[in-house]
Amino acid sequence: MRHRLAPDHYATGILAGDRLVLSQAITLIESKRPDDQVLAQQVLERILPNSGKSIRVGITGVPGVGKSTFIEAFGTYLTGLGHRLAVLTVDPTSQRSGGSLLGDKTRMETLSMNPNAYIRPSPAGDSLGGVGHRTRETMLLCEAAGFDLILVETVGVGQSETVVHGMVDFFLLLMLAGAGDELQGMKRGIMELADALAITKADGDNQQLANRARVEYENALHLFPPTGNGWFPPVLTCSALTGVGIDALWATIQGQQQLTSENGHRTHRRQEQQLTWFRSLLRQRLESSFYDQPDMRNRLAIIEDQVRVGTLLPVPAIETLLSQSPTGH
Ligand SMILES: Nc1nc2c(ncn2[C@@H]2O[C@H](COP(=O)(O)OP(=O)(O)O)[C@@H](O)[C@H]2O)c(=O)[nH]1
Ligand SMILES: [Mg+2]
Repeated sequence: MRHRLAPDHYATGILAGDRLVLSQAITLIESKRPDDQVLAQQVLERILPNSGKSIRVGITGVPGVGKSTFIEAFGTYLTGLGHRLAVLTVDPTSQRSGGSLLGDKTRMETLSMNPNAYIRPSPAGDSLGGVGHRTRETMLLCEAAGFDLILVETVGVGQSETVVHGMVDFFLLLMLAGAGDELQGMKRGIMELADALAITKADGDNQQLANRARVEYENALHLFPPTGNGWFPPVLTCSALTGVGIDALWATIQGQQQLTSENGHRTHRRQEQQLTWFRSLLRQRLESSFYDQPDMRNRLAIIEDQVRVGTLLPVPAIETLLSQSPTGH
């Protein structure tokens, strides 16, 4: 038997900042059991009025760029300023890489010991759509638990940057100096999503290289179309090792938040994100309610055979599938 609380108990615990209850509620959100999902929604409904009050920051960059190390330094700096910080990860690849890539600092040892920080990795090997959806709900719980800053870390591969960009107020792209765009797998599209670029590891011998990279990326960004919200994404350098540039990055985030709060784009961005979230869930639900119909696999196989050999065209094939009753006549 699994131990479950009543929805009010979860909600009360979360609002009181009880980390154990918070973790249990996140486990509910991550659960695939239908009864857990119902309970999770009941908890979310109760905490919703107390959510939304954080600054949500997404952090991306290729494996090895220094995301985890940066979050350790940045998070420690922010808790030092009196902030309470939740770190969530969106990483559909974590199962494959096993966190062993390029000396990956997945554990965040310092931050995980910090009473004002809460670290929650996403379940490994989950589908991207699922992870993104659960991370959004988890974010709401963390906000209700009193975390005023949410950092969402994602690996710069595949679609995960787009998913994370769609749930944050500020999207930070970390870059390596002298690695070359191709090596970093950096698609132009991701740079266009960024609210700031930061060249990492700007320490020791790497400092000059980092400064040169900063100028190059600044020039590259000048050629991009304007963001439309009055904000011009800057390029900074930082080092998680020496702490240089960490405070400037925080000032940048605050500056962007102030500007977009004043000109209304912060609210607009969140509203659009909520709508996009709803639409993508609706699409998923419609799709599964179609494919999960009884005998759909067989019916689809028969129709697809006819389409393949050309005896049935796609449009009438679809009409047939949609008009047939699930029991099939
Ligand atoms: N010199 C230097 N090395 C760093 C810095 N940040 C990270 N690293 C190193 O880069 C490697 C990858 O860092 P990690 O945070 O795991 O990268 P992630 O894969 O993006 O999360 C580790 O060996 C870190 O010690 C930095 O600011 N300066
Ligand atoms: Mg990492």
